[in-house]
Amino acid sequence: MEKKIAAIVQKFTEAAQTASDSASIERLRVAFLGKKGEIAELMKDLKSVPAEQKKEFGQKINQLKKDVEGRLNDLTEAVAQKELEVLIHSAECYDVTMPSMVETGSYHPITLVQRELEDIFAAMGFTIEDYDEIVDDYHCFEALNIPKHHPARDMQDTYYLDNGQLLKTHTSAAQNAIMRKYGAPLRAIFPGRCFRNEAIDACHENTFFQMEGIMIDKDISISNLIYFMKTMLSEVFQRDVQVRLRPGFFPFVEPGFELDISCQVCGGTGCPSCKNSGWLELCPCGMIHPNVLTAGGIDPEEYTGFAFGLGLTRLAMMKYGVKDIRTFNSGNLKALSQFESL
Ligand code: FA5
Repeated sequence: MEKKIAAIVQKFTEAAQTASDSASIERLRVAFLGKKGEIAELMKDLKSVPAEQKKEFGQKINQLKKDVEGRLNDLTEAVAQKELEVLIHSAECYDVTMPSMVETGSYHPITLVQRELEDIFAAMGFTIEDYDEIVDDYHCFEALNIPKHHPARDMQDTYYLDNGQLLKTHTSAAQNAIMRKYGAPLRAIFPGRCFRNEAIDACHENTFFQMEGIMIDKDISISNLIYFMKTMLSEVFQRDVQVRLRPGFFPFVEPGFELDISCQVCGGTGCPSCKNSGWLELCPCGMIHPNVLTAGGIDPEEYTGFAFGLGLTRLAMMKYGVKDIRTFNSGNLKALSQFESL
């Protein structure tokens, strides 16, 4: 027994000299103190020792166990200290006093334009409303004087759900609900995402943003409409931009107009962003049709109003000189994060 103890001491001493990292120390711990380790085996041998020597050898084995534990702890501490020093002097070390390098996000350009418009219209007494993206046929079409089988529906094919609901094709889909919510007089804008089954190109997306605006009161006329459109554009662009107003047909306004903006990408000479026309359809508008007021619970004999449906994504294109509308939904952070940091 004496010899065995001496042999283990020597074996451990030699092994401990080469243990230079935490992994090798752990291996040592298992080899000597583990359930099947050297000291556990020694304990088994104790059974065959004569009874009068058991106490003496038992104490010796316990002392050996304590020594091995103590030495392993010392080794662990020394190695941890060494590893820490290596870390401190390596490239991986951290200096908590260094200024933070955390990257901040940035607002999407459409969010920036939307918020700017919200501020402009809020300052002119308009309330800002939110509305669903999934709507029913009544709100998207029927309440807007577009009965089933009306040819105007062809211009706004969209994505239908099995239950008959659809992804809204225009923010006008909220007009009826908002008229019913507030009644007249009323000034509201309602930005939102729209969806169309569309042939995609540099100025057409299948998913894009519009911002609708309606103003209903006594004696509202086209002059009011033109005033608000002019104010909006001069505030957004902060410079003179050329616009043109031409007749346009939408069943929910009468008369109706197309408001086009001179292409800010090519300066009006013609490019793919404006389909080579020099102009971009931006904000159709008109005087709300009496049928639409009636459907919204407002008496058209007493009140009149205007409505406009601004192409928010196209406005962002024009404001920031983005050549291709597909950039906005691309997820390309290099392109999208350059406008304004949070
Ligand atoms: C409408 O959606 C009408 N609801 C607008 C309206 C409202 C008229 C109130 C009168 C009164 P239009 O389909 O033209 O109309 O779309 C309005 C604007 O949304 C367009 O001028 C354009 O700027 C933008 N737009 C339309 N389709 C797309 C598209 N596929 N991709 C990007 N922008 C689009």
